[in-house]
Amino acid sequence: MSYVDLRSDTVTKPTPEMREAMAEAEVGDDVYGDDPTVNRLEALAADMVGKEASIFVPSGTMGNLLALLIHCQRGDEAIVGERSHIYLNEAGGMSALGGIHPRPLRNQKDGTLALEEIRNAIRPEDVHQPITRLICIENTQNNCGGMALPVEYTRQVGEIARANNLRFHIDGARIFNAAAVLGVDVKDLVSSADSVMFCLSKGLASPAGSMLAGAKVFVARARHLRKMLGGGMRQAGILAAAGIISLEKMSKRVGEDHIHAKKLADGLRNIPGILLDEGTPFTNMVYFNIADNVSFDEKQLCETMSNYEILIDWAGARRIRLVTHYAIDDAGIDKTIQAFTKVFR
Ligand code: TLP
Repeated sequence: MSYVDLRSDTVTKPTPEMREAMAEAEVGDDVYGDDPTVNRLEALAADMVGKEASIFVPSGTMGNLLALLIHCQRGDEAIVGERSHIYLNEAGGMSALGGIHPRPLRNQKDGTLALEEIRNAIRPEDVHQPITRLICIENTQNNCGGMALPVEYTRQVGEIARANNLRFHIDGARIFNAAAVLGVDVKDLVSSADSVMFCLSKGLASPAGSMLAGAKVFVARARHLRKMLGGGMRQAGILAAAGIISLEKMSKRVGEDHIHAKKLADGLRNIPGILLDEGTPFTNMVYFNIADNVSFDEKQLCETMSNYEILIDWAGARRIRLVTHYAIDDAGIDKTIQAFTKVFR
């Protein structure tokens, strides 16, 4: 059976070139700092995002958590989007492990937090209130349709942060998708941020791992806290070897996933019962709702689609998210559209 797996871009398996590089990777003990392949990945990642240094971490969740723990002390407040991954999908780690108080702000339709609302959310000096310390944004904004936030917006958020002596972190799990669709260099998308996390294991197809980048002192602190959280990975060069291919090759091809997502959305647009989000897709995600007059719900739809060898996942009540990635080709898109057409008939 050949499944078309649209549940997420996290399902991507390492490419044959990655497997070869992993088998041949020169390794050391990364906790001693002497794994040459990890060191090469960290230097390359820092260079690509224009930061002084970077650190290889097991997951995006750990990367975001490290940034939160470094920027904030216990009781400090971090401004986050109410539909951000940090707020919704990281098991409350910021409060459970960091004692950090989240201040969720409304994500606008375009995924941004309104600049005025950020300004208004910054606390005055007052013994009753937590101290605002950090602003976090997400790019692309997964839960807002995979929307890419433009350079000018990130620059403005950076200005607010600096003017108010706040730190600024970007959850850039899919920052290369944002850069591709905006036609800009990733460096320009993150230059105003103190730290950026991005994932190798999503559209960039590595089996595991994310990068956290920032100033040298920030990354040194992250190295200490990563060890505390149990994220020291020893012969991690095996994974880093794949990560280098993610950055050098796979980051250059994510635009193809956006083209496939468009083709998929175009194929679904006229199927009665499928209510595509306005404007979807913005990058590699197609979001739609199942119309109220359709007899099945989101979970039943996922199950039925699997009978047609299409794997999909739901993203809320009567809501579906389809994600394209390098393993999805034109034939996979055609097969998916045919299956949806039959199921919704
Ligand atoms: N996102 C996953 C799920 O957890 C929802 C997905 O399938 O999209 N930031 C953003 C914006 C993410 O979308 C994710 C993963 C993460 C962080 C966390 O990365 P991992 O899974 O490596 O911890």
